[in-house]
Amino acid sequence: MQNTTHAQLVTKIKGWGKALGFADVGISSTDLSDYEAAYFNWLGESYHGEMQYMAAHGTKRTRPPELVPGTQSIISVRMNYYDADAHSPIEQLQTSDKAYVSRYALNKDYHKLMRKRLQQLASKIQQEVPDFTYRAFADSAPVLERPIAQQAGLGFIGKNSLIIHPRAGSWFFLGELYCNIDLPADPPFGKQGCGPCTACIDECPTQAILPNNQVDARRCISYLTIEHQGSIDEALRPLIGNRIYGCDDCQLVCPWNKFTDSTTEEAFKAKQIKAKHPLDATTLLALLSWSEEEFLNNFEGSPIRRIGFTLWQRNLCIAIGNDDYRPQNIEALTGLKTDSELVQEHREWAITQQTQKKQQQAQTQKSARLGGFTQLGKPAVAPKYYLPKKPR
Ligand code: B12
Ligand code: SF4
Repeated sequence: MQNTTHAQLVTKIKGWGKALGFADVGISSTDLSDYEAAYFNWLGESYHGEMQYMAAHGTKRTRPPELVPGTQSIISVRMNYYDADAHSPIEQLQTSDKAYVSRYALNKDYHKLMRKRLQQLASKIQQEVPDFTYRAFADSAPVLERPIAQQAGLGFIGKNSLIIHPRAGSWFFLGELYCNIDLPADPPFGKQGCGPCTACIDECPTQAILPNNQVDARRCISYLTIEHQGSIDEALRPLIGNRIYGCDDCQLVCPWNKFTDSTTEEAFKAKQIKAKHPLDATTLLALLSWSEEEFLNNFEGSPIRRIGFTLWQRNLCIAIGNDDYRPQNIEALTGLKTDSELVQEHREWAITQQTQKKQQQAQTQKSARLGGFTQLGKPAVAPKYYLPKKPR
């Protein structure tokens, strides 16, 4: 196929991509050499913690044709997931007996949905180019998704390491089609748009954001609550607050996120999950009362199911320990039946936290909130949050 026809094909691909629900589509070359050193330095510093899958594939992640031989170009897509109709994330985050769940996990698991859409896009291309071959990815393989997205013009790499678009913020997933045809690449997103802003670095509860646009995963609450299998470092537990699955603080304080469009995907709307329980507005104790069966049933199709019941209960125990003192917290923790040593250890920690706060409360006779978030000298409340507008 001639270059001119390839250019026309790209125009069609972008149109089909948008019709399939992708908010943006761009084309990148397979040359990620500029990012390779930074990637291996990150691994070299052990910032990946226990995520062995991050270190297991040599240069396959930074050299796409090593992962899929014959790859000549990459179609990079993004899909919005923020649901402006969900209960206010700020209110949930600032109410210490409520449970905070990352916005991306309030709804159906995105991996399958994104890959299916990418396959639909590939089928369209195959109708035009019968010998077109591809592999579809969405956070599902050793792929350097953010550098690819930046190269494809989808946005810049923010200080919080996320891809940010000045007109779309960062509340979107990324996905790719590795292609065997040489499509003309889009210009990379040239401008780094953070300027002097350091809101994400300042607000990150665990100071996980490094000065070079990267994150030390071992300190990130997303890693601690989702990826980390064992006991969570006691020094980090109080900083987790009421975040029981993932963390969004570095997005909630990002000024570019004023410009996020709410998702148009039904599967990403909180009402899907709300049909079973109001995950966007629920309390920690309500969730702690679930049996394993309820956990599995309520989270059918949700990404949360993947962490399993033990880590779920571990995370809840930490969050309840971080709540202000409430007698019902101690009651629920004491009554929690579990065979897991991991949960037992976190439960004991949480009971100790609650007991200490009870004693402090008695000593100081203060009715104001003292516990959890504020006692560590770290404000629970950012000077400003930037939430997308509700759709008109
Ligand atoms: C491992 C991982 C994590 C880890 C580590 C996070 C991290 N920052 O690396 C943990 C579990 C902590 C995590 C958390 C989250 N994640 Co995550 N995660 C990934 C995963 C699987 C790999 C990321 C990776 O390669 N990290 C390694 C580092 C070294 O790579 P990197 O940060 O991309 O940095 C490279 C470049 O940015 C470069 N770089 C940076 N600046 C510059 C400047 C120049 C000039 C150059 C040359 C290079 C350079 O340096 C690196 C070297 O290549 C990707 C999916 C994928 N396959 O890519 C999703 C992914 C990055 N995660 C995603 C999301 C949504 C999240 C969370 C928001 C989830 C949540 N709410 O809890 C948080 C956000 C935390 C944060 N601020 O990063 C989305 C991000 C979408 C977006 N808009 O960018 C992705 C792309 C998944 C997806 N398909 O949508 N995640
Ligand atoms: S997700 Fe939370 S803990 Fe992780 S880097 Fe962002 S603000 Fe920090």
